[in-house]
Amino acid sequence: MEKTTYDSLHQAFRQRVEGLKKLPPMEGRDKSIEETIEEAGFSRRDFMKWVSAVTAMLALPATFSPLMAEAVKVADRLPIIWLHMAECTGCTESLLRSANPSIDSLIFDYISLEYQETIMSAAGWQAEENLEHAIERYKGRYILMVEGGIPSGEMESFLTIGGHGKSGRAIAEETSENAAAIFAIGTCSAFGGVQAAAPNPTGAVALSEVTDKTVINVPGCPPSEKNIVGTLLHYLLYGTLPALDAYNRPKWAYRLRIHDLCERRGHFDAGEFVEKFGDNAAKDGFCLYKVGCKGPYTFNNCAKQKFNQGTSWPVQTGFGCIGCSEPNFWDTMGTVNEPLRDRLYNTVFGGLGADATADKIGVGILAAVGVGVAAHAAVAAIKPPKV
Ligand code: FSX
Ligand code: SF4
Ligand code: F3S
Repeated sequence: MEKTTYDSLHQAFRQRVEGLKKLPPMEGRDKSIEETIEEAGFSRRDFMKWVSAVTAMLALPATFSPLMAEAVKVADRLPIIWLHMAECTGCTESLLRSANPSIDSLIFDYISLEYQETIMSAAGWQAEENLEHAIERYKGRYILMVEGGIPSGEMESFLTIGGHGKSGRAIAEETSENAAAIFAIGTCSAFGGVQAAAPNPTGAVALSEVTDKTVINVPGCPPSEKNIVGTLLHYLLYGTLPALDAYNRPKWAYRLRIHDLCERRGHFDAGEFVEKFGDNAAKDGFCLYKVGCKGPYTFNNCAKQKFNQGTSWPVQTGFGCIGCSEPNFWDTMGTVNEPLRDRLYNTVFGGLGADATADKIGVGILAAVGVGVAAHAAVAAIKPPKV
């Protein structure tokens, strides 16, 4: 991006932050984000380090870090409603249940979370009332985050919530109507997820099927805390929806495949594979393709951002990616421990330069284990399959 483009972006962000500063903070909020973070044992330096990492993750230059820090401080000006539909609550767990609170989870303590069933103290009638009040009070201003698939059609009543017996679908429809922005958090909400897997006994559908409004999908089962918080901070700064891929996933997080960023990629290119779990190749950290890794077909930034405060991610632990951020992965990614033999494969970078050589070797190996070659739907537009 050219300098002048960054300058005007910086100006636009500045205006947005100043605008947010004029809004009142969440009621009852008596601590600043710095105080919240300090009380949890983090220094100002830790906070600034975290801010720099988030700025880089959103593909902004380091000069934007001070402005990002200011934006985080006014994060309590944006009211958020978080709904649970049919799911395992893993998305919320991903964010909030690390052994020690991370700065990401503290941000969620700090922001104006008007309604979140897992962490709010209200229950029963009072909880229902809180949701109605939040919708009314922040009409057209709140951010809606939804976790879980949504039982629909004849099976809609399989998800019935609260004393008034409303279906999850009715609540999701109503709440979507007056939202300023809508985020489907997790693969269940983005694509239906595990409950929509064949034979989909509850008729579960994605959030995007219950509203006409644009839904930003943040898939993963669960998504990392980085992708959840990053989505929020992106909206906070830009005030607009992010650039999206073919499945409405933000490109800043889902542009590249797991395979493009994987630390075992060198072994894939060199033809060094784990043949079965526990063999010497596994001990040496070789590529997990032959024991079922779906990294070549899965778009997400796990290899870079990792989970649990950057500690690890599936492939680092020695188990292949199961494709959890792809639509219908339960049904379309085959057997967990076996490679897909019917899937096409190409590189996001179009196989140019050194990558082309590496790909030819990799592709040859895939062919040797009986795998076809083509492009993933989301990258098909970039370059046609090479082999
Ligand atoms: Fe679970 Fe969320 Fe998977 Fe779904 O994550 S981790 S089943 S994506 O909706 O709670
Ligand atoms: Fe990494 Fe899996 Fe690709 Fe191997 S197949 S390089 S383990 S993403
Ligand atoms: Fe999911 Fe694969 Fe990442 S299984 S968590 S997309 S490594």
